[in-house]
Amino acid sequence: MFETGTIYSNFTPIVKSPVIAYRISGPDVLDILKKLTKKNFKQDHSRVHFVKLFSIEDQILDECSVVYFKSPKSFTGEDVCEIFLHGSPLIASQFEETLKDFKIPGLRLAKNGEFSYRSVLNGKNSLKQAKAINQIISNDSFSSLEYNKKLLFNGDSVSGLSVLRDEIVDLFAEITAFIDFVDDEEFNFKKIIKKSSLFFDKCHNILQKAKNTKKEKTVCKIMVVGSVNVGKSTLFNKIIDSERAIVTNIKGTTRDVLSNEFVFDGKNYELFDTAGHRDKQGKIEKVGYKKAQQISSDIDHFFILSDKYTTKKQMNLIKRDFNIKKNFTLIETKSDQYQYKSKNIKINHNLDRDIILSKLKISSIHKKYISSKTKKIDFNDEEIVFLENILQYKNDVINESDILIIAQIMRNILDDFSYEFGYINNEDVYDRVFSNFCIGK
Ligand SMILES: Nc1nc2c(ncn2[C@@H]2O[C@H](COP(=O)(O)OP(=O)(O)O)[C@@H](O)[C@H]2O)c(=O)[nH]1
Ligand SMILES: [Mg+2]
Repeated sequence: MFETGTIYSNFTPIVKSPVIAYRISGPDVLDILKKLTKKNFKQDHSRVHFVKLFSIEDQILDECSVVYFKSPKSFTGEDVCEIFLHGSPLIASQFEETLKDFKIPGLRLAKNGEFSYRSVLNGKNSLKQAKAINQIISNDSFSSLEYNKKLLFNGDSVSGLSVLRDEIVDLFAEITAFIDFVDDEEFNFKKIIKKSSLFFDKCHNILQKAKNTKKEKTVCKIMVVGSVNVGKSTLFNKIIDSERAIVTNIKGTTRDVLSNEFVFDGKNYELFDTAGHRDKQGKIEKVGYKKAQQISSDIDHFFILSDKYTTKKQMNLIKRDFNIKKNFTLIETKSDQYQYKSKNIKINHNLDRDIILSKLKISSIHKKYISSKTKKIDFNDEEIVFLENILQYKNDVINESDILIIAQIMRNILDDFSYEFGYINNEDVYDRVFSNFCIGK
């Protein structure tokens, strides 16, 4: 992957938005800034400037904030600048055209992950730290977020794998010494097998512990149930703000269960709409109803809707079908049309979304099912897979009688750890890691 030259990329999506940001990194940054802004940034490390940008025909492209970071005090360790254009995809395209018009040899669009790649090559981040940046962005549990932040800010030693890496280095050293200076062969061989076995046991125990510390749930799942026509889909659309939401179909059959995630007051929810229950269901409805029943065990809370025509018998059937115990709220719909005498919550489609959500006491429902505590974890998903792979060597070592073969396997394990931590300067490994990154990073 590594090629020199100056690279650029947007690091926000190119969509209509308040801002579209670009990063440029490499030896030509000062020259590019001079051409773009007619100003010299040489003495302006890490300061925000509000400047005009010009095309080569001297047209104003934009007036915006620009920051220059002088090498080596930048993310990549090279000269870097960040440019915060107004969020118009058209301006972004004019901006990129202008960069091309400069005809600077080697100036090109960055490949996925290339900024992070350069930061590792230039010693600004360890490989683990660079991977942590990727995980920070892509994860969706708070515990994983906290762990990856720790990795990024405090370095490799925070990783649960560090201890194991130190041990394998010692073990490998011992095996090498054994091969070089054999005296009491029998005794030493047994000792090495025992130590190797202890090493694998330790890997195994750590792995089990890591797997048992499940990441905490952050999404509260709520399902809307009730007879046909009571207003389930109307409520669903209202809550998920259907104009803006992308409603997902739960994969299944003819009449699928719809679900959508939404955020209210900073908390995450997933809401499920279901096919209604009626006494004589058509085939298609039946399938949808069944599908909803199947996923109901995964649901935290139910909104049971009823209107003037809902009977007690129907309500009981629904509770039974979805195995609803105490985790429900009774809601009467269409309160604009009908008068109800009960004390249940009453709603209608004319109410604002926020009013409906507060009537439904959505925040306290979240509190009831989702803990606000963040669990402490010492591994991310990638590291767990890594440990699983290491454990596959176990039987080969324990059952082997030739010390040279054991030495070779241990060498492989050591290499695996070195790859994981990036201690081997192997471009193939880096290529594999960074090509998974998203653009502009
Ligand atoms: N007057 C009134 N009609 C409603 C209200 N909510 C839903 N409806 C109507 O009731 C019918 C059934 O609604 P829908 O949401 O499709 O019910 P579902 O079968 O439970 O999903 C539709 O004609 C809606 O317009 C409401 O609050 N007030
Ligand atoms: Mg419906």
